[in-house]
Amino acid sequence: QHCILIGAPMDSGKTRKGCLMGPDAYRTARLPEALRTLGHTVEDRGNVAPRPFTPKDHPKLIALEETIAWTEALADAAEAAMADGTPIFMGGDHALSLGTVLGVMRHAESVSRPLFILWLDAHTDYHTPVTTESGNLHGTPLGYVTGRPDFDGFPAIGTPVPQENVAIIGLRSVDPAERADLQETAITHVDMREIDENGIARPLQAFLDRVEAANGLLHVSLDVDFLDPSVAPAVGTTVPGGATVREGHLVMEMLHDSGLMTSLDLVELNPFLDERGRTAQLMVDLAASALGRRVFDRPTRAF
Ligand code: DIR
Ligand code: MN
Ligand code: MN
Ligand code: MN
Repeated sequence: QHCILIGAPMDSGKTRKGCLMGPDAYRTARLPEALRTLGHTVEDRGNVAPRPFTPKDHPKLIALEETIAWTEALADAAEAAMADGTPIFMGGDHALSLGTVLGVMRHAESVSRPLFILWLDAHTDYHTPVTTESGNLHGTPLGYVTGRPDFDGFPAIGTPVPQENVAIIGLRSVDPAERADLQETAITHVDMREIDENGIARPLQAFLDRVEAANGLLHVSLDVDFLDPSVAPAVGTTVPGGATVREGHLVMEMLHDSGLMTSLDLVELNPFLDERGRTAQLMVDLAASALGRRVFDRPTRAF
C-alpha cells in the first residue's frame, strides 16, 4: 500500500490546547518507520494549514471561523490524497474530520462508490452548531457529514453519508440531545455494555460485511478517548471504562484482514498530557496493526 501521512495540527475544535502537537508526536513515535517496516511505501506530505480566516466572537461556538478554514483546507488535502493512496491524518482534534471526511466524500462520489464511516470514540460527535451545549465543534463532525442542518458557513457537503453507512463503537459519553437524536437514526451505535456482553468483534464484523457487500470505501476515525484512560491518558476528554489495548488491536487487525479501510484519522492526541509519549506510541502501534502488523499470521478467521 502507499500510505500518505498528512499532519492536521488543528486545535480549534475545543478550548483546551495541545492537539496541535499531535502530528509531531506521531512522527517522533516513528509512525513512518512502523509503516515502512510492514512493507508499505510512506509519503509524509507535512502539515496542512488552515485557509486565511478572520475570527469573530460568537455567543456559544468556539473558533467557528478557524474551524471552517481548516475544514476547507483539509477537504482539499484529503480529496487529493485519496486519489494517490491511503491517507492517514495525524491530528489534531476531532474537528479535523469535518474536513477529512468531506474530502473523502468528494473522492467517493468521483469514483461512484458508497462511503462508509467507522467512528471509534467514547462520544457520538453527532451535534450540530445548534444542539451543542459546549460550543466545541469537535463534537459535530458526524452531524455534518450525515447532512444535519445548521452548519452555516461550512462548505456544502453534496450528498450526505447515509446513516446506514455509519457505525460508532466504544460509546460511553453521550449528551442528552445527541442520545435523543441518534436513537431516531439508522446509525449503528455500539456502547461499552454491548462490548462487555458480546465482545467487540461481532458488531465490527457485521459492519465490515456490509461495507464489503456494497463495495464501499471505508473511512476510519480513531479518537484517543475510544481507549481506556489508564492506557491512553493523553486526551482532553478522558472517560473511564473504555476499550482495552487488546480490543483496540483486535479492531485494527480485523480492519486489515478485511482489506476495506481506505483512509484513517488519528485524533485528539494531546501530547502535553502524556506520560513519556505512551499514548502516541499506542496510537502508532494501533495504526501499525491496521496496516498489517501481526504477532503471527492467521490463515483463517477465528470466529
Ligand atoms: C461533548 C464532548 N459531547 C461535546 N465531545 C467530544 O462537547 O459536545 N469529546 N467529542 O471528545
Ligand atoms: Mn471524537
Ligand atoms: Mn471522544
Ligand atoms: Mn498486508
